[in-house]
Amino acid sequence: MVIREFVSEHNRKAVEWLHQDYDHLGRQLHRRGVDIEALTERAMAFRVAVPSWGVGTGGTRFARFPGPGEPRNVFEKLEDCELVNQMVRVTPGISLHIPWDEPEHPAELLEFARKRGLFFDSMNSNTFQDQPGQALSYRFGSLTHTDPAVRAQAVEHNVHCVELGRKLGARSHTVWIGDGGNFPGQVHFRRALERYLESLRAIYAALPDGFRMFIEHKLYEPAFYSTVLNDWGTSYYCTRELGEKAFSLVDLGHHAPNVNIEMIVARLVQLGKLAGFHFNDSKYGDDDLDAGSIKPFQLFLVFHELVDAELEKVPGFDPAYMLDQSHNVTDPLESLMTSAVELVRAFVQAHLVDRAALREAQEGNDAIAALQLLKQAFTTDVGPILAAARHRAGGAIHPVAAYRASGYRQRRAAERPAVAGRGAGIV
Ligand code: RM4
Ligand code: MN
Ligand code: MN
Repeated sequence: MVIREFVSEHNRKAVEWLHQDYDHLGRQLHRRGVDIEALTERAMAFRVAVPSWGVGTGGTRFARFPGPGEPRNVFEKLEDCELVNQMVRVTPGISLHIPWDEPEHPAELLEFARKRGLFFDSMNSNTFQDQPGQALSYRFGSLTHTDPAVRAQAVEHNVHCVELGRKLGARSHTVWIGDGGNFPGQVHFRRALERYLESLRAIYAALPDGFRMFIEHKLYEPAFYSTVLNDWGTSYYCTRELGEKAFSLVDLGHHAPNVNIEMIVARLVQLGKLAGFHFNDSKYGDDDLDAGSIKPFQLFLVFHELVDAELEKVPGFDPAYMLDQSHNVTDPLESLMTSAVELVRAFVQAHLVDRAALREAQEGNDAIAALQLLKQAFTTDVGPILAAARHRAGGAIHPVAAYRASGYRQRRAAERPAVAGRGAGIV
């Protein structure tokens, strides 16, 4: 049975209760002056891109424990992405990582995606690993390497990604580098940043019209003492220096524990430089856990800032959302579905904030009232809205249950025998 029919059959058993819950919530929200139908429309309009590398099992530097039926190439990755989108209906955009996903024939890949209702969102370069046959090593850095020949090689790779992205209809290019130092004194901080900017300028010059460039800061890892693009301030400085096509990307996992990320979001919005997000969650560092699994209130507060900017129509506000997680012990497709749902949840909850009342509380310095207004939105169970939105869009009322019942993984396991020799690492 094709997935679409299977999903609608699976939904049949749940739809009666969904209607009851939806009507009940609708009445509750009505008392608060909120129109549930308008919220459901917002939920249906939400979009978050899926990274091609997210459909494979991740790993740590200690080990990787591959699951059954893992995709073995970019086409199989797209098949899995299609499945996720069929269930949750908010993830038609795919981010590619090059050279992991390098297509032999870009036009063929584009056609394959189009047929499945998918499109390419952002391109991602990789100069944090060495590839077989690569002339010069990135062991001591790429875009900031002390050797100009290594920098030139890394720039060329990024320009290639941009060029490929143009052919694939992508809209942006994301640069994350592993450059930094493991020991004090290893890297001259100011010179390394100068070299970084010089390399970025060369990549920036290759951007076609309408293409945006995103740079992604990270406080540590793989370098353990210092990274070149370590925080949002440095990132903002660089995107300002580069020009209007450059924006600063926020990966939720790339900050020290307890950093007020929602405030960073507000700052970048205000300064007109927010590229968008890599969503994930973390307990200690860049744990790449599923979005909303550890700090759902933080996720809500981030969306509170985003929705606020959207409703106020802040000029130029056009953030790109993507999941960036490492699924080490779960079925990646279940993690992606669950995470996408968590984002829509936070997005819808953020719409529930009574902004006029919040403003009044802020102007009147009423801290308790302000917090209560946020908490009221955050503690509202918007599950029926999310389920109704998926259902109306042809998705699953219960995505993970439907996926498990569909036997998709078992079928893929039979079709895709494991490839030997894929060791530790993120993919
Ligand atoms: C990095 C960073 C990048 C991602 C790689 C795989 O930590 O988050 O966005 O491309 O991992
Ligand atoms: Mn990321
Ligand atoms: Mn990361």
